[in-house]
Amino acid sequence: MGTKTPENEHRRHYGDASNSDGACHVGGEPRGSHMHRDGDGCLGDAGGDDESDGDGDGDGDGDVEETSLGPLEAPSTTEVVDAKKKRKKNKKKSKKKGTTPVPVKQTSPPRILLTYLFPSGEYPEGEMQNYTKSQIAAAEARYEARLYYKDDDFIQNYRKAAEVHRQARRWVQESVKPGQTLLDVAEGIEDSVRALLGHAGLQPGDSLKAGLGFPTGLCLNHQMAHYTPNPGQKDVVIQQHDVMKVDFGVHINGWIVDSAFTMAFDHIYDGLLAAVKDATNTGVKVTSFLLRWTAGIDVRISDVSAAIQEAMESHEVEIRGKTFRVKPVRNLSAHDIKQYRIHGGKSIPFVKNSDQTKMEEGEVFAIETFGTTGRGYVRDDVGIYGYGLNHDAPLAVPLPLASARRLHKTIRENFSTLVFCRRYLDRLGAERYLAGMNCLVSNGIVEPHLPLMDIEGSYSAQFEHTLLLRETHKEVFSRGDDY
Ligand SMILES: [Co+2]
Repeated sequence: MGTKTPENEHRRHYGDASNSDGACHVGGEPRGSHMHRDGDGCLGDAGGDDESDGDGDGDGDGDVEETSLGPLEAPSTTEVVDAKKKRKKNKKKSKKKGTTPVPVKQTSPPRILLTYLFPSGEYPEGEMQNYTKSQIAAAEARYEARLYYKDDDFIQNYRKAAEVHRQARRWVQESVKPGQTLLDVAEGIEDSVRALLGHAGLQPGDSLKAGLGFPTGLCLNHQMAHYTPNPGQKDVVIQQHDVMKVDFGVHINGWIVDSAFTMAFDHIYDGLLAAVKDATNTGVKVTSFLLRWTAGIDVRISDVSAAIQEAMESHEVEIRGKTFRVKPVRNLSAHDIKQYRIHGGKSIPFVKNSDQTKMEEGEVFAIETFGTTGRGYVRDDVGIYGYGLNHDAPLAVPLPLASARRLHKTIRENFSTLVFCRRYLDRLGAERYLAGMNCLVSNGIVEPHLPLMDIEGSYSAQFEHTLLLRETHKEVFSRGDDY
């Protein structure tokens, strides 16, 4: 399932980069400002305080002048020690007859080797700036919140959902032909998924255990994303010259395999399909994170986007005698996935950007790309794709309409925050819910999702895989021998 890139995406990420790390602002701090704070210009604990001023004897007699040297003549260790010993004998009884050179003070101009000044080999520590408690807590919480991914059940369930996806899509690839309706295809996919998972989803809570991740998307030609047949609509019949994007999701316990492919019945689109498949596979290949114990390359979202754009734009395709350079869609993005949440909050555009956000171990990503012969910019089409409970909306909201309260309960029990469509509500027996739905939307509880399209007459394609960034490798769950 595609995600529309927020308009202020880039600005938002710049904001994150400069605001979230309060204690790491050394680069932006005026030089020496921490010294003003310290009052004495010392750097940390060792070396700045009076006990360790480099003199060693604490007598403050300024004996350093006696050891003043020419630039190239450092005293031998024994000379320094001998000189010190003599003076010590005169003042008080010598403490100890060691062979370790006693540190001396630096001269002006500085000429004494640092190894004399710091015979132990320990140098003054740099300024220590503690991470804030909230930074440590946030990093630990993020990591611990993702530890589920090391659980064998989590991996096995993800693999199972992916196998359901592969088997359902094989049926589409083998059986769908021009002349069939989009409704036939959508229901065929959805019936397959529910049957293979063993969850018909007709009892409250059943479809939360396992089921469809979002409404099956079937987009033709210039339609880019988020089209699904709605009840009572005129049938759309697939034509021989159509190019169709098939995007559906399978979830177990709310963890969604989000994967999509494009099919055509005419070879004229082969080049377009190959270009987008290449762009997606390039994105999958470069998606990574910095291994904690190696000096690997730290992958940022901007790196993945740049690689995707380069791959996509390297393809020139010919369709009906006209040549096109395949354009990545500028306002759609790949995304991370969280439990019961198809768009986890990280977006990966298909065009260059400066987003320094990193990918992290244990994160699930849906790496998808869309390529088009049109403008490369989608806008809302008429109609509705689906609805989803707003993640931030409170659970108990005073609603004026009884139908809205009923519908709210139905949604919570059957979909939670998964996106659903009108067909999914209808099969649960929900009736006359449109006024209630409008009420939920206007109260900010439910978010509507609209179909997205490029200019008419253009052609577009999509490929998408779901992967997990594991400790030492990534697992592309949805990979098959088809794509
Ligand atoms: Co997606």
